[in-house]
Amino acid sequence: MATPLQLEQYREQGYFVAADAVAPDMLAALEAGARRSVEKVRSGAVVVAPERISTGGPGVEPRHILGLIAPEFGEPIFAEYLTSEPVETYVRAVVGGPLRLGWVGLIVLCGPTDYDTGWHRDFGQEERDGSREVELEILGRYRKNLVKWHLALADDACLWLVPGSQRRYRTEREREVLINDPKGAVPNARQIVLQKGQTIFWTGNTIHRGRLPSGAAERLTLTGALVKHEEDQREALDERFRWRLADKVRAGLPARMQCYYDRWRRVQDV
Ligand SMILES: O=C(O)CCC(=O)C(=O)O
Ligand SMILES: [Fe+2]
Repeated sequence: MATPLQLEQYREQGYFVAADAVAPDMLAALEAGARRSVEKVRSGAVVVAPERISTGGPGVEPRHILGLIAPEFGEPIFAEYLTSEPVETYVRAVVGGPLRLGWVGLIVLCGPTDYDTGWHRDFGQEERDGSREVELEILGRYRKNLVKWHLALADDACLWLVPGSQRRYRTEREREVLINDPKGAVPNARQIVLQKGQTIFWTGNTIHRGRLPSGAAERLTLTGALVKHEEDQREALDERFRWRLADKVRAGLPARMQCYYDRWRRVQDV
């Protein structure tokens, strides 16, 4: 369960780390399912495209697999995890409920690679170089109904963030890296070192960056998100998830997940 200290850290610094957001047997099953899924994408047994998921095609080296709940993967563990009790308890402590589908994905890196997202806020289509007033308005509104997290399926020290930056206007130096020099140095950036099985719940409104430390052999990290559902808040379909509109996606989900899915589907402008 989320402690008051964790919730305060989320509010103040934009994140907290939990060791018990996944049960040990679930963790083992997720890792096994993740490794199988990586192989399926690598071999071409499953082909993931934003608009459609199919079987049998050219294999690719996966980076971020976003289609894990599609029936083509044959891995119901990911939908089970997304609706599991510890996940729901943590998410509800941050954002309340009821909840709808966000996503469950897998970041896969087989080192050494040049993976480096550069410094950014997860602002989507929002203004990235706004005035103080504009930036604070976005920070106060954007994705406030969403909780996202990383669950390390193997030790992971890739994520860096600037604690507290989600609550304030960027500094001049931060503007420089956000706009012109995304791989430059930022004062007060903190490296998040996750041991296998640890979860960081965090907000993408923080200034953050993902990069594989030199010498790291692999990254196998599950990315998750759930959204506080409000029936009257429609949203534009995120094109990375168009594949979810296929009937067989819903049909292949466990009952509990179908409820999350239906809420998601009802508010999509497609
Ligand atoms: O590689 C990472 O951990 C950061 C990825 C990222 O920018 C995000 O999840 O929003
Ligand atoms: Fe990001």
